[in-house]
Amino acid sequence: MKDKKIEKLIKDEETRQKKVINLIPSENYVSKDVLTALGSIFDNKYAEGYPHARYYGGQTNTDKLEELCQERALKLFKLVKNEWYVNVQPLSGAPANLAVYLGLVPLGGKIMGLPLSSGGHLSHGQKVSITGKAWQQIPIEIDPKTERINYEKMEADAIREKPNLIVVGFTAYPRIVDFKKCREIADASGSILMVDMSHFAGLVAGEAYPSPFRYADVVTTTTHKTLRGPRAAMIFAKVDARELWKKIDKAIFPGLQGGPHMGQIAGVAVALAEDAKPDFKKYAKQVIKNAQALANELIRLGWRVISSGTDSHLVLVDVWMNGRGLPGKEAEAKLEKAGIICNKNTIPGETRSPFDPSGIRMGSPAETTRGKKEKDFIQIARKIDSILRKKQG
Ligand code: DSN
Repeated sequence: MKDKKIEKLIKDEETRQKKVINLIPSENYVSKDVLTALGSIFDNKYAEGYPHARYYGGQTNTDKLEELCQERALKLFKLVKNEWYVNVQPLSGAPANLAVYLGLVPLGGKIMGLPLSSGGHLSHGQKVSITGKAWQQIPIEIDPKTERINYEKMEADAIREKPNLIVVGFTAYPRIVDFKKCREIADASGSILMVDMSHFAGLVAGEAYPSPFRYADVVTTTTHKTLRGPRAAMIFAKVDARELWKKIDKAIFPGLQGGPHMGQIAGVAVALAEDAKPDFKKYAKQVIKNAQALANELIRLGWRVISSGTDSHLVLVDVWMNGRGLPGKEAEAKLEKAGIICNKNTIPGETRSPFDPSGIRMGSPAETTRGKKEKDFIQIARKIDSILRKKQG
């Protein structure tokens, strides 16, 4: 590489990534093939529009690439073309969610979703996001005792508020979401049901977490988390008389984006083929076993794990424990010093601030890609315990 400064930064980042134990649940390690496709000459090409309906010439290969990526996406989630459509152009998760709302919810309408402090995402209608300014968020509440979604309250609130769209999905909710129940609620309130499966899409593909496709009208996902692809996103829409997919396509382009990042789409296509291999099923199951081993050992060692465990790849720990422990920010910094990377996180019923919350969020996808098993995660839990307790002492 001629640019020595950038070359050095890339090398330094490679060294850092190799050195640390990475417990950030939304990160993963992609294959060399994904990186090759991502950095390929497809990046040179403008392809505004959709296959066979573009605004620039020279699309022989881009059309084939985008269609192949779409085919692979549908196949991975066992969907058929005349029942589901997929848009593979979203640049990332938040713009994908924004595009769905832009296409399907009138400005000023209501979106029901999990608030950030209850494990939702900024793009689920949080006030600081455009999704909370252009639309009104109706919060999905968490039961303070079980720390799981309170479906009864959700139903009552939905029937009263009649949100245009209900979005279920999470960044920090460790449990299985009852998609069937969410469908019933959406039917009762006349709402579109959207599932943001960004965090657990790889677990769905690997048949280790329930699939939302039987119940949802729209499913969004990033491709760089458990799916182990490059940074990008996809939007799946049910094909029926409502033609939601057409509205979503228009919202992505020309509504929100210009030319799709074709190198990114090439990388996604490579990852989707990797995810369809039998080994990926083993990987997805191991991700959950590892997260459960981490959660159980932390509980055994006296830490308060939110909802008393996990059904997924992520573990949310209340390290503050009402002042008996340490703040989340300090815990994150202390662990990083010891080579363990996680992130501070709010917990349900948060009493501190998002900048220095009560919790830390951890997950198993990245280290499972590196071959770690339950016994390794038990050791990691013990290491975390001793690092955090040293701080307390
Ligand atoms: N930032 C991602 C996460 O860490 O969950 C969501 O966008």
